[in-house]
Amino acid sequence: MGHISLDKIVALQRNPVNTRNLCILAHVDHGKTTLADCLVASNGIISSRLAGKLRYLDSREDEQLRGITMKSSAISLHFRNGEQDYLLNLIDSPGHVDFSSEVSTAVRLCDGAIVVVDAVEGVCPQTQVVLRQAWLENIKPVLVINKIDRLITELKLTSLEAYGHVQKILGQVNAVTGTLFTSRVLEERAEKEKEEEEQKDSEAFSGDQLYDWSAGLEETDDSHLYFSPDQGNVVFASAIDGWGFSIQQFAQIYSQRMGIRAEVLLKTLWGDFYLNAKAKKIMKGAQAKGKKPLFVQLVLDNIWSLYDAVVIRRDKQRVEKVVTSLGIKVMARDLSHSDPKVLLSAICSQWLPVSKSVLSMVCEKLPSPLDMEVERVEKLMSVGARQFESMPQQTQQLKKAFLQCSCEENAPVIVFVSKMFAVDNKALPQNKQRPLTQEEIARRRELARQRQADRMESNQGLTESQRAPSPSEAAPQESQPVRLNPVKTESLVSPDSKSEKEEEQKETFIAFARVYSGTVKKGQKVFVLGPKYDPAQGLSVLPESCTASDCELEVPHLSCCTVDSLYLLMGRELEELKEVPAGNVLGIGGLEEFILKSATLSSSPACPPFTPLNFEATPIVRVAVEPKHPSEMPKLVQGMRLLNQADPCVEVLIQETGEHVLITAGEVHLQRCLDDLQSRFAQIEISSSKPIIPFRETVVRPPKVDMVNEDLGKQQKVAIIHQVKEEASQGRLSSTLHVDTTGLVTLTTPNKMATLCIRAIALPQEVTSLLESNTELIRTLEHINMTLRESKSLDVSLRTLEAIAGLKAQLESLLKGRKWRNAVERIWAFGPRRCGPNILLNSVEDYHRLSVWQCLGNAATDVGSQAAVIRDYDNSIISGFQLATLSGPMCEEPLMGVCFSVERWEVQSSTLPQHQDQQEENAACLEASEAGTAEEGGIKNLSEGPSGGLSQMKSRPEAASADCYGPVSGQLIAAMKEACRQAFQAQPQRLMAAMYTCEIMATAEVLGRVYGVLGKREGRVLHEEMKEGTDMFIIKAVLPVAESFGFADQIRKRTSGLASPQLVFSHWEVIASDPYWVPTTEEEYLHFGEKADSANQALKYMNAVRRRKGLYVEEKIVEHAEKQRTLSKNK
Ligand SMILES: Nc1nc2c(ncn2[C@@H]2O[C@H](COP(=O)(O)OP(=O)(O)OP(=O)(O)O)[C@@H](O)[C@H]2O)c(=O)[nH]1
Ligand SMILES: [Mg+2]
Repeated sequence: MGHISLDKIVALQRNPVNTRNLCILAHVDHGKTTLADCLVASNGIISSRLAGKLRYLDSREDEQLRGITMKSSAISLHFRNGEQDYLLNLIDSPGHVDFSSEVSTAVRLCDGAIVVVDAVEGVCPQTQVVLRQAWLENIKPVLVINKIDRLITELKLTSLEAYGHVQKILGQVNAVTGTLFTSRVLEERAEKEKEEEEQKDSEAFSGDQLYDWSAGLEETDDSHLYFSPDQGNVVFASAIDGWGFSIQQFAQIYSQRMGIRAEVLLKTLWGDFYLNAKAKKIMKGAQAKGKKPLFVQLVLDNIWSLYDAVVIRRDKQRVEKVVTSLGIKVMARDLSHSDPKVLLSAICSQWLPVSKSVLSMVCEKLPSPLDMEVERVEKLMSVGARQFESMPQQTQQLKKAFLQCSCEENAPVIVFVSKMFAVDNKALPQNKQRPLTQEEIARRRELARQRQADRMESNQGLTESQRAPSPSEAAPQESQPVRLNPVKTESLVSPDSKSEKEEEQKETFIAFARVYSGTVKKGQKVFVLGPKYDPAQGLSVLPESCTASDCELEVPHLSCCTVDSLYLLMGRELEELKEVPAGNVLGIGGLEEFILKSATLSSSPACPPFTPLNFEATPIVRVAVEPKHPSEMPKLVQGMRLLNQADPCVEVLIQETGEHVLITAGEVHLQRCLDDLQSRFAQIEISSSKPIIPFRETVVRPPKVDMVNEDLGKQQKVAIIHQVKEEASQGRLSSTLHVDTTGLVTLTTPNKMATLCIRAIALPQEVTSLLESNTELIRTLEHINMTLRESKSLDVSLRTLEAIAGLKAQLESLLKGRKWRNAVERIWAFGPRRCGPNILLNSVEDYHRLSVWQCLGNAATDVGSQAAVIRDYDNSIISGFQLATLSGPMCEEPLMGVCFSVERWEVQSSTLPQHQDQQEENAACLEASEAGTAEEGGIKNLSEGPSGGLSQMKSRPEAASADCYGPVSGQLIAAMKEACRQAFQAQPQRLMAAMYTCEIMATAEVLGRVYGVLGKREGRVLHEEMKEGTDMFIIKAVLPVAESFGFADQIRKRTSGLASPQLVFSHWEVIASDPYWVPTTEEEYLHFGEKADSANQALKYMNAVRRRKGLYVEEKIVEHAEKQRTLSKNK
């Protein structure tokens, strides 16, 4: 526990003014854990000699082996800043993209963050991501520019060059912050304008309005946001050598030494100022006059000369001089150590200890839990589309509790659990070996003595019996087993020891949490609020002042649990606590039954669940796993359940095919999950499939040229007719299905009661990406529509409505032209899963359906004069569309960027339901009944259906026997799905591949090899630039996920570890080649040969997927069959 006692920490926990909850954020390998080591060492938890080498917070074996952090872990530290004692709850987070979900869980619990930037590499992709994450959670960052030593020893910059370099890095970081800030101001500005406009509208004010975008920016003061050494929010450091400083420290040193006021120095130490030695004055304009800036002269030069003396020249005399001038003591052992770095850290850690500069910056610049902003509280409390103001009064009052952060008895308890983590049972404090008391030692000694005596005796007996097995001596021998037996049997069958053993293997889950209000006590009962819990509903059901201990009613998404144990998180160790007051990070045991990954706990049912965490990473790499021995399946299933709970980002599922699938964020994450599963959670041998690569299926516009760039002209049409004819002859076109030359599919249900005409159209690429990036919004829209249809009321926040209107406007601007006339209003549904990037379009002439935009209010009027309705079986059409878009005909992968336009939909009137089918989805029932009751004309409309096809169908004799085909809705769903698939196949089909982007940093020597690897894996370089001030190149490239496995390793190997890329999922891209392509024109025959067996990448991908899914793969197994020859004939 170091030099601070548990009691002291418990006392400090009660003083939120002096508590800081903070995390360390950075790009991978920028030195977070090394810096954390230095801070931990300052508390005596590890020796300062080992700081930087131990990486104490990387407690997992694989973290130490790979040298990267994979899990965020917390530690509580004590720091004395001036006269005050501070408690710092520090969380170290991983920097690798695969683990960015761990960053999200850490950031949520903090009020501030230390952002670390490598002085050589500067701002990297993850630096930007973490800055954004901090920004989104409204937490305040401070900056540490780390690895300054690399500028001296690796880049060999002079102090002046280094100054310029560091200035540039600061500029980069501030540019990122600036962008974040500007976007928010503009957003707020737009909101305000809108409100004003509405106000004016209501006042019937008319007149031209000037829109001045810059106005918001000018008014808002943003100076406090930026990092600047003179603001005191920047520290320069070398964590590995143990030093770090802020301008303040040097200002103090020099104000004493030079007699200049500290405030003056503070303002001038950073910037374009220089010291005029003659006039003994600080003047402006160092650059213009070619003088050394003050920062270089007074600060950097000292450090440079120290490195020069200690590391580069190893000049003993100079070192001794420096040591005496600094007034520090260095041990002789360090002075004569063969590694100069040892001496360097011995000097630096006394002169400019990094822990002191960083921690005092943290205490002074980061907010305490009491300083939480109102905006942040409201953001935490308002989930999804819900508006803060629309919540019940009691809920709104809880805002005060957040802001007061009081730990009084009567304050409501509010706790947020951001993740669950597994620890070995043995690591729990209650199971740890404690030092023995005197009596216990005495008792044990007595026992041991007894055992020893027994053994001696039995040995004696044994030897004696061997020597002389006389019957007279047999009696005592017999008695021996009697004496020994009880002991033996006890140890063998004792139920205690057995269950203990089982227990030992088990993992215990601990919730990683923070108390926002009140005091949690051990044994207390609290409510667990699920993400969908609605406080309004809870309050209306539960009696007033109901507590978790006397709650007996069932409320949806609300349960009660007991807080079993509370822990202080101390890196690798846990300390048991009795209670934890507001404003602290803690571990809670005994919640694994109640919480899957994250949850809100509260003593009050008025508390809303916190907004879900912002995850940056998309789980994309999937593998199927199975046990080596099939009988161990239950263990695997149990193990996967535990893994799912222990990792914020992993997804586990059982696919339709019955495979158990893990979905992870990337290769490194996958490896960690498999390791964990194998060695901790399932403890069985596991075999995993090759990564399952996701694809999407889409249609494109018919190409104008063929594969050899010849104009297709009429040839294409000939080909299509040819294809249709062929299919017809193969019997694929039945009497109920017809495909015309333009790709319009007409399909009748088997009972001949409904007919559908559908066409598939490729969506413009911008529309697809717009839909793709707005999945969440579309889901919210769908949710709102559902609620409206159920005639429930829902308070939707203005922001959400605006976003929906924005989406609609964007769609309208993108879907232009004759083909898309009025298309946005006619959107019927999105799919798959009602929120995907495909559109179902209502082009049925006589069906004026309620618009999906109905929540915006003006939908019905736009469609036309006729009242908008929802027909019966409307939902069957949507369900069929959902099914069709979920798995396409090429290889049963989801569709993307396809629009299905329903051009005709006829239902025979006798199919109208007498009573609704049970099998139909609930929603469908609701819609249908609503259509019947709310809109009187609903049913009439249908029965009057004025179509010719209808009367035709009526005349058919089969129609009477319709009932034998089962429920109509089911048939309609199947027919809709089939029609969509047929329409899809009538267009040119393509596969879409998932793409990663990566940024690779490489030196000029290995650049060629990087390009080589990229080229081989079908990667595409987007741009390349040289990083200023270094000899590094930054290459930005995209790479198909399908080709990415082993990419990072290969690059590392080929470049001897100089370049290591990080892959981030970016987008979906259409693979240009047609998987069904066969040569049709003469030129193509000439160019590709009859079989066209040159590689068709799309076909390869498609067949691989089909093979994996056990679907039929059309390929010849024997390519060149030859008759077997007998050898003898040959002779
Ligand atoms: N030269 C130099 N190397 C450093 C410094 N700080 C850290 N390193 C080295 O940088 C490497 C990465 O350090 P870590 O502390 O593991 O980095 P991290 O940010 O925790 O990495 P992740 O947790 O994987 O994101 C290690 O090899 C350290 O020895 C420094 O100040 N100077
Ligand atoms: Mg780390």
